[in-house]
Order: sequence, then C-alpha cells, then structure tokens
Amino acid sequence: MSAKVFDTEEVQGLLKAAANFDGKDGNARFKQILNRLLGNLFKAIDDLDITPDEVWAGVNYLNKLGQDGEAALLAAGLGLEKYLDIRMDAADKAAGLDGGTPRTIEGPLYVAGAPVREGISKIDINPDADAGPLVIHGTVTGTDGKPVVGAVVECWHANSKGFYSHFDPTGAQADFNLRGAVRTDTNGKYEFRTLMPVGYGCPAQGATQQLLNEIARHGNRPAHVHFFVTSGSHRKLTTQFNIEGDPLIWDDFAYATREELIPPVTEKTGGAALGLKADAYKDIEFNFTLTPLLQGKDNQLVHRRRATAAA
Ligand code: MBD
Ligand code: FE
Repeated sequence: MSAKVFDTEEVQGLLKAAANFDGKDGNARFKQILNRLLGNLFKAIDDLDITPDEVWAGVNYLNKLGQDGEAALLAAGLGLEKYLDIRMDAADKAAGLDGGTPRTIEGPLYVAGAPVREGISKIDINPDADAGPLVIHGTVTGTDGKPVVGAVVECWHANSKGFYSHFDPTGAQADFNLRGAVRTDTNGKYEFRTLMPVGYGCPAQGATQQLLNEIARHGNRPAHVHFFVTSGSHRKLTTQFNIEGDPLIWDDFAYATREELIPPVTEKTGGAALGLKADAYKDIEFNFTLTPLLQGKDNQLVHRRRATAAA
C-alpha cells in the first residue's frame, strides 16, 4: 500500500477549495453535498489504493453512461432508487403512516402526457402478435376504506419484447402505446384493457449492462406494470406489480419486487365483448390504498426529469 494522504492538511484544503466551502457565494446545500461526496471518493481512493488507471476508467465510464442516457437506469440497477424507497418507507413509519399500498421504484421509463380517460382505457394501440389480452382493474380507496373518486391512475408497461413505447429501439410503438391514464369513477374504480407485458432487459451494449457484466450480474426485470396514483386528497403513490409466475420475480436487477405487489392472474372469457383481441384473456385485480396528506401536504412527492410526449 502506498502512503496515505487523505488526512493531510493539503488534501483537506483541496477538498474545501474544490467545493468553494469557505466562499460566501454559491448554493450552500450543494457545496455541503459536493464536499462530502468528493471527500468520500478521495478517501476511497486512498483506502483502496485505487490506481490512476482505475480512476480514468471510471471517469470514461461516466462519459459513456451519459452518452447512452443511462444514468437513471444505472441508479435503478445499483439499488440507489430502492434505497430511496427504503428511506421513504422508514420516514412513513416514523410519521405513523401505514396501511397504504407499498411504494416501489418509478424507474426511468415513464412518459408524461398520456390521455386521461374516464374509468376505463384501452391502451394497446399497436398490434403485438406475441402478447395476449390482459385486463387490469380495481378500486382506489383511502386508508379509511372509502373509495377515492376522481383519482388519476396512470399505468405504463412493456410489450411482448420487453420494450416500452418512446424508448423502443425498434420504433415499433406509437407514442402512448401501453401507457394510459384513467380517472376513477364514482365507486373509485379504474380499468385498463391492454396486452400482457414481458420482462425488461438492459440494452446489451449500454453502460449499465457493461458495469453489470463486470460484476457478473444480469440486467433483467420480471414482467411488471408501473403505476402512479394521484389525487388531490391523498399522497401520490408510485408503485408496480409483477406478473405472478415470472421466474425473475425474486431476482429483479432493480430490486423493486415486494410481497404485496404480486397479484394473482386469473383466466377469463368474454374478452370479445370488451373489445379485446381474443375472447380468452387474463385478468388482474389490483386495488390501491392511498395514504393521507401530512398536514395538508404530500411530503414525499418526487421531482425528477421525466420524458414527455403530446397525446
Ligand atoms: C424498467 O422497465 C424498469 O421498470 C426499471 C426500474 C429499470 C429499467 C427498465
Ligand atoms: Fe419498467
């Protein structure tokens, strides 16, 4: 091991200067976070004797990550997004907020702007020969058990190739294919008529998969459907369910699976009358329980950059 320099006056001074810690201008919070993260990096370099070649490999990796537009994908794969959920869950518990449908990560593939329909929306726009019909429906209630009328349930999921519209490299999907939004009816009910998704896999040549290969991890998710549930009177819920029986349910590269988020899939007939592509279809009932605002506010609303498209 080479000599340790982290605790020297020179390095501590360098860290402070780099974050302009002693300057009175600039964003104090930003300085605090930058100084800490940079310090932790410097310390790791010292402790693990990380070589210049390794440091430059890391710097170059960040360039590729940005070029590939995969920073948020990597955040999911490294458990950073899950970690934020763990922290929000703990904060909820400390505030005495329980009984709601568990949250789970948003992931990087939401697109804002899906047309909002009343009660029911058929969201499969493009034909997909390998996907059978699926109806997803349920009730939105508060923790008091009362239906939440006029809540907006948004959903988004992959097609039979594991691709999401807007991010589909094959260009096979229209802007809001397999993405929808419905307002709950007077009984708090919502319904999506759609097609069965399959699991997602990270782009094989992308920066995320490159990192995962280095540590012998896969970059796959079980088949799943994402939701936002929004209402003026309750906190926004960000969640997903997994499709029961998928072999990756407990081996999700993004760590989003939770016991309460694996609803049963049932076989039904009568799809023709619902406008589905076959009479036999799969049905998933999934009810949402929303938690109340805290002192009139949603204390856990997450702001992040999201894609948008025009409906
Ligand atoms: C997905 O579909 C997803 O939900 C996450 C979290 C990461 C990559 C693809
Ligand atoms: Fe997803």
